[in-house]
Amino acid sequence: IVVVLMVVLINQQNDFRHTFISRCEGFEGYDCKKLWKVFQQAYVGKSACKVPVEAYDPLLAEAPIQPACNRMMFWSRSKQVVHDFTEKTDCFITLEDTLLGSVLDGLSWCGKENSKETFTNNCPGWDECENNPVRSFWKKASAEYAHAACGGVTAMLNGSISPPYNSSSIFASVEVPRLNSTRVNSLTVVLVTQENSVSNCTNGSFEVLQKDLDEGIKYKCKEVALSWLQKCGSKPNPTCGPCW
Ligand code: JS2
Repeated sequence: IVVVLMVVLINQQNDFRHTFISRCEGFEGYDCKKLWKVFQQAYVGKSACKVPVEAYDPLLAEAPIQPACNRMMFWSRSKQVVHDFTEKTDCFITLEDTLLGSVLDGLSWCGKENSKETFTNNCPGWDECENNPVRSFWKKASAEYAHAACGGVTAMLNGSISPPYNSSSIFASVEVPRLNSTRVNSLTVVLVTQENSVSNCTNGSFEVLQKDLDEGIKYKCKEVALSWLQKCGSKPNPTCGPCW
């Protein structure tokens, strides 16, 4: 049984490494094998609840977020909607369209003390402990993404929940505070509404958002029906005129 378990573990690690490298090779100009080694240094051999955000500093230094002025989109409690939209157009990108966001999107990983392995099962959940490898990565990558943001930025939020701007979210706690008015001139909230919507642009949480926002960044909010969003934004759209 031990041998079988070892084989399963080795296959899982190989699958994860293969996924990492093949996704990375979809981006030109990176040494993916080197990036894999730098990535592993953040968590391999460490207890899975003792991987701080800073552990990923070398990784983000190796593959920094490339600014995409006027095209950078944030989101919160709207992952499927935002990616259904951005995959149809070149006019907007999300963190998950960047090299590291794309390579690690949807994956789970961790290490453990006195082991050189990468584990993909039985890793701490998002809320199980603060400094787990997955949570620390997304906090680091999100912080760098917001720091790189420039021009007019957009945030696609969910009108079917209240509050649509939740202070405990990564968007609110990590990204909004890092939008810098010397680089970012506006934030447009696109509040996606459906029949069951419970929030609109007058929701009180948007007062909090405006207070959280660096002075000098112009704020506006647009309510956009999901049905309309699904129609617009399709390629080719040479002008990249927003649908809202
Ligand atoms: C991606 C994952 C995973 O603006 C967005 C993105 O930049 C994201 O990195 O952070 C913001 C969304 O986070 P937030 O506001 O907490 O929204 P949410 O819907 O409550 O949480 C989504 C999870 C964000 C972090 N994250 N991001 N791809 O595979 C992934 N796994 C996790 N946990």
